[in-house]
Amino acid sequence: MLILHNPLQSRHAGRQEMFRGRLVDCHENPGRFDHVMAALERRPQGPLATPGAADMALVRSVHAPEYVDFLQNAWAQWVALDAANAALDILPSVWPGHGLRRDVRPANFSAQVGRFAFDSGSPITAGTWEAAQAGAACAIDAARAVAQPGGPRAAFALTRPPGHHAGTDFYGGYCFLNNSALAAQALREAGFARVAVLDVDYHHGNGTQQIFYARGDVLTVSLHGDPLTEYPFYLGYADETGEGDGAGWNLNLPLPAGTGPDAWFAALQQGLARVAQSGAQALVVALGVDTFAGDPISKFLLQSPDYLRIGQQIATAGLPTVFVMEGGYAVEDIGVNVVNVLEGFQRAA
Ligand code: OKS
Ligand code: ZN
Repeated sequence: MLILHNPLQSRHAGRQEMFRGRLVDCHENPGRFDHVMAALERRPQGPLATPGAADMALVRSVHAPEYVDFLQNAWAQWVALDAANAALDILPSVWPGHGLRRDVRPANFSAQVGRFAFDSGSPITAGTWEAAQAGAACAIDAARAVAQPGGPRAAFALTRPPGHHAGTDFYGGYCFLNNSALAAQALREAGFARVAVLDVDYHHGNGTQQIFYARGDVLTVSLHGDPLTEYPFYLGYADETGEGDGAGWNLNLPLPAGTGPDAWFAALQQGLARVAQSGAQALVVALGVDTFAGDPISKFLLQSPDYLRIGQQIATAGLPTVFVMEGGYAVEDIGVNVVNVLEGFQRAA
């Protein structure tokens, strides 16, 4: 399979995130990417390429232009407030929730950050925009490659920052541009009438769900830790099934913390059955490997060999497939687990 990797990923390097009243080192760091690259060097899965420029018209069709402008300009505005800010990351401190107006556009910079951020764990740094934009380009180019006549059956967008928590006009959960949603939209525009996004990350893909919630042309399926106890808490429940044209086109499969391979693979089968039933002609896999037993922030119990089986099961869908990197934080194992998925897929494809 073709592998698009993000040459600018290390420019997004958050220093700290808010956790239980203190600032702690960011889990989502450039080393994650390096571990996957190293594992791919040991066990190559196909040619490596870097992306072209991101198609900003496509980005602005998935995300609100006002939000894209905010991301693009945030760092310059931050440093203009005070040159000393260059040594600090942007984190929000006030949000328009709980009886406050969402329809106003305060000039104050902190107020603007709060309009677009939904958590205090996703720092914006000097290079966040460049990294996110190049990451989006990886996902778009991966989708366009598999859509091309004579193109590869599958491609992998190896990128960070991840994307599945980012929605039309919000960021959080370490995500800024929704790479998986951009891949799905690129596949739609390349001519696949129906596309499915299967999100196997430990966390619910709330951004992807929100982007496609009222659309009947993109099926969204997510297997994840039950939001009653797991991030992002306020979305990802089984009763969220889509609305309007998208009614019936969202499937959430929440699983309790402590879920092991048997129950997890049963849910995967259920998700794949829904994909088959949907008539989707192409598949995007939001590939988080934070389902690993050793992951520091998650509570499922998959082991490294299970990831070969994930790839093999996904291959049975028989669809052109774009894998997009999402979460996974046990850095020593993340590379092995990602490459296991790709190898399992290719052996079965
Ligand atoms: C609170 C913990 C935030 C968890 C974010 C989860 C990111 C992830 N500071 N999403 O798939 O892996
Ligand atoms: Zn995750």
